Amino acid sequence: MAVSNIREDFHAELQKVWEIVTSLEDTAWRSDLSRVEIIDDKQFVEYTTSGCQTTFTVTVREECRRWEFDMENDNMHGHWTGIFSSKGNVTTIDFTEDVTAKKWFMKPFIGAYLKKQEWQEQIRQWKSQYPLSMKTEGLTPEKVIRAINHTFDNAIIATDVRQNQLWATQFLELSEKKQMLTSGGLGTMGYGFPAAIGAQIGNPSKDVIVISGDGGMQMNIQEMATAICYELPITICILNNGYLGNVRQWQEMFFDRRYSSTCMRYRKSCPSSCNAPTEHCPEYTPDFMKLAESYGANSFRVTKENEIAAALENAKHNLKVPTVIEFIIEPEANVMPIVPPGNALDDMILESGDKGI
Ligand SMILES: Cc1ncc(C[n+]2csc(CCOP(=O)(O)OP(=O)(O)O)c2C)c(N)n1
Ligand SMILES: [Mg+2]
Repeated sequence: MAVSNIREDFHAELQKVWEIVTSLEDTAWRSDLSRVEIIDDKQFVEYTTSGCQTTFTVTVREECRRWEFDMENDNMHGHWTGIFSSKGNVTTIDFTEDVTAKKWFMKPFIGAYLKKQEWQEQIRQWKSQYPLSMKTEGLTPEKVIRAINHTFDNAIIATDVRQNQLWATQFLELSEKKQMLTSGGLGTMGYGFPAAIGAQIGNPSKDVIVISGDGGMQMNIQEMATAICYELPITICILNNGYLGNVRQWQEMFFDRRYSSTCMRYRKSCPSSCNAPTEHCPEYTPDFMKLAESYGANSFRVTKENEIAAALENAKHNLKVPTVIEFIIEPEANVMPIVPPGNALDDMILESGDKGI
């Protein structure tokens, strides 16, 4: 038997911490899990991506005070106790986990298992202390992506590169049935749409969705002809901020808002320095709806939050041609958190306004 005990302080309200720790729905952040099956209000089963199955049986549940469960899989059985308390805005959880290996040769792995559990508690702590935050009014990228989660259940989602990609990775809920294709790291603009074409040809029974920026979408727009020829019903969601948004965000935050070569509405006749969009800016080009129509694709332009669901539903039920949905989002929406160039990861800026920005 091996026992591990940790006390963690969370700078968040007791109720919020309780909900995050005990939630069985929001497990997308656990990269080791492929799914969680909820049997009833006392029992749930975690399936890891490597095929291990652990059954959890809740033995005590006192709202905001105490959560205990037994756990059992082929290799071990054990018991987990979490005692919740709070003082001011600080919530403390005292976790005790005792685990017994079922087979002698598993004993050396128990320590590593407990270390991993501690690491997961640490991640939970960060999640409750620093939840992702986006402004809530209007047509935000978060709302578009959450509506995609809600509308499609058996889907492949391909992203393009940068702000659109980062919002997608923050808010998409992925599972065995909902997978993502993305050009990570030094990502290549123009990746999303052709990746979706490949995904749709290889998976004709799945819904395939692209999340792209207005810049990246123009990198491989000619592939619309391929999607039309092969009757691919891809849903193409363009998050149109009128900017090469990620580069603009850097210019805003680290280069005194000196916007250069990032505004998609720029004309030679514009004032020589411009650091914000106004109502006098030239029209956005291209007109993505007209562009889609010129290929014979469906198209919608969504400017309000209450139009998102209908546009996605329409695209989902259109089975012969691609559908382009252009979402007109706030031009200067930023992706947070962000690490300033040259800084360490723990120097990240969490919200606009931090560190004088
Ligand atoms: C082929 C290619 N060219 C340039 C870049 C550099 N780059 C990265 S993001 C970006 C702007 C992307 O703008 P947009 O597609 O509108 O996406 P947003 O960030 O606005 O969502 C640029 C120019 C790149 N990653 N790939
Ligand atoms: Mg853009």
